[in-house]
Amino acid sequence: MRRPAFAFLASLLLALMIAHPVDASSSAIYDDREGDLARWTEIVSLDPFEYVTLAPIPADSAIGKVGYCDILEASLALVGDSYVFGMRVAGDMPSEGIIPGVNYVLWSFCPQFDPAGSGWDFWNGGDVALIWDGTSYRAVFWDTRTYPTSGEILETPVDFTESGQMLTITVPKELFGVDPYYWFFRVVVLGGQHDFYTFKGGPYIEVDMTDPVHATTPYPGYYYPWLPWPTA
Ligand SMILES: [Ca+2]
Repeated sequence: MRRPAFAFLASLLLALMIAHPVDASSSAIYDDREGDLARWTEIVSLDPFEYVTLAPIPADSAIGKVGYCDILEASLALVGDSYVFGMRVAGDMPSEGIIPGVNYVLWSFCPQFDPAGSGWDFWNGGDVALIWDGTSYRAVFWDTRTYPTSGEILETPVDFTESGQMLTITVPKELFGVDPYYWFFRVVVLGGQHDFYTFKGGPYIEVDMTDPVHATTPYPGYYYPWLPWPTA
């Protein structure tokens, strides 16, 4: 069952306020279209703002119909000394089983630490993700900033909640060290042989992605729609 945007935000903020005082000056919330699964976008111009929609999988495919992959709203708030990422999706979060042919579903939030990078610039950011493997959930922060020098990605387990159509992931600020400049949110499904960031072959589909109308990306021509990091 869908809930209006204000109800989601109100319930999230209420939960946060119970735990900690909310720094309301450092929060953001974005809506997302319903029914836009596997419809990638490419931003072709910032001024005037223009994008085209790409369709990597057929609309009637199994993946294109899964409600818990369809983002309706995402949020980011500074609560005490932690960042709380939130997402509301179009169907209840799974409690058993997974999409045929899929090994993992990731509800993902990607911070970017480089104000002048190009594209994703993956090695100046990371991934805050809730992961479902068909049996259980876990949440991590993958810090990729160490990769160019050490060849390793730091993985740190982080707290999460999931219930009904909502999920949250809490990341202590100290894990970031410094504030990111940008972020975006997405849902990813992985099949085949994956060790997450060691690709071993198989499908990798970004099923839903931040709506391009929200983008303030400094990287025109690239379809990741970067959002400004909320500042105090
Ligand atoms: Ca959506």
